[in-house]
Amino acid sequence: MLLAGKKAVIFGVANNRSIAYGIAKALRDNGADIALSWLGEALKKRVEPIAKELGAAFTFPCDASRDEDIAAAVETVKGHWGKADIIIHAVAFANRDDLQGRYIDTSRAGFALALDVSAFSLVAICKHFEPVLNDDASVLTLTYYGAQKQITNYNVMGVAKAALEASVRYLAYDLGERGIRINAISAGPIKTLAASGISDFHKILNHIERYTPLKKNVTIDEVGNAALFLVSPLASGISGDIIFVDAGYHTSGIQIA
Ligand code: NAD
Ligand code: 0WE
Repeated sequence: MLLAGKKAVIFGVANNRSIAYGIAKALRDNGADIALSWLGEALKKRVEPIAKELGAAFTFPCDASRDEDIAAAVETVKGHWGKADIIIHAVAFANRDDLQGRYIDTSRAGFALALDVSAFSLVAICKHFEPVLNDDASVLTLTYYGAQKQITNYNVMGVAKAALEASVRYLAYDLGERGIRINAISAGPIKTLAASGISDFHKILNHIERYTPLKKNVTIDEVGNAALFLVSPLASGISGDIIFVDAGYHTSGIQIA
């Protein structure tokens, strides 16, 4: 068991299609104790049965754009476990209107919201949780290729993910002073709740099936397995990095049949 007795705090399970669910399952299956956050009463009703199914130790409310919520989450974790070993950050949000049309039309408020929820929340979570993390703890966040290349309609989320990826590099130095590692998985497109709001998402999935080296889309189980590796001692030499779980898509240039 790679993670026997390790305590993992997981932000971002909405349902059993969430990437955070795939990660939670992989960590749990490898011996970790898990705790799940939820955002609002609607999602609480979805997350609690999942917590039961996965044998989670507890759930807790957290709007990651609110420092008070994050501070309260730290106290809850302290009360149950004292310390934690793993943080999974799988949280993102932008206004739906900002995920279509021209990036140039993004409003100041829409930009601030996307960057706050999707990028600054990682910084705030790391800052608040730092005192309850064990030395050799590990933090993992989720990003997307739209941080590095223009992708139609990803727009302000691409800019937020660029900030998130840069934050991973800076946080790696701050947390590294205590041996704490932080990395991101850049996942290929997966049909989750967050993706279901995106027009023409099936076109993106079809494009990937055709143009990736592996000729397929990735699953939340595949992301979960890579997450398991990254938060485990097997990855003790990896920090500040972005690991792609995208069936090889980001490596390709021009394909000609
Ligand atoms: P999801 O909808 O299942 O998960 C997104 C989660 O973010 C939800 O649980 C939601 O409650 C949470 N969230 C949103 N705003 C929040 C807030 N203010 N405070 C706390 N939680 C909040 O979708 P997912 O695809 O599993 O997304 C998880 C992560 O993976 C996101 O960071 C997303 O950008 C990233 N990602 C997704 C894909 C994809 O194609 N699905 C690909 C690469 C990366
Ligand atoms: O990060 C994401 C999606 C994040 C997301 C999704 C929504 C939909 C509903 C953030 N905010 C919202 N707000 C809503 O109201 N992904 C990586 C999935 C995704 O989204 C895309 C993609 C891919 C892939 C948008 C356009 C193009 C590709």
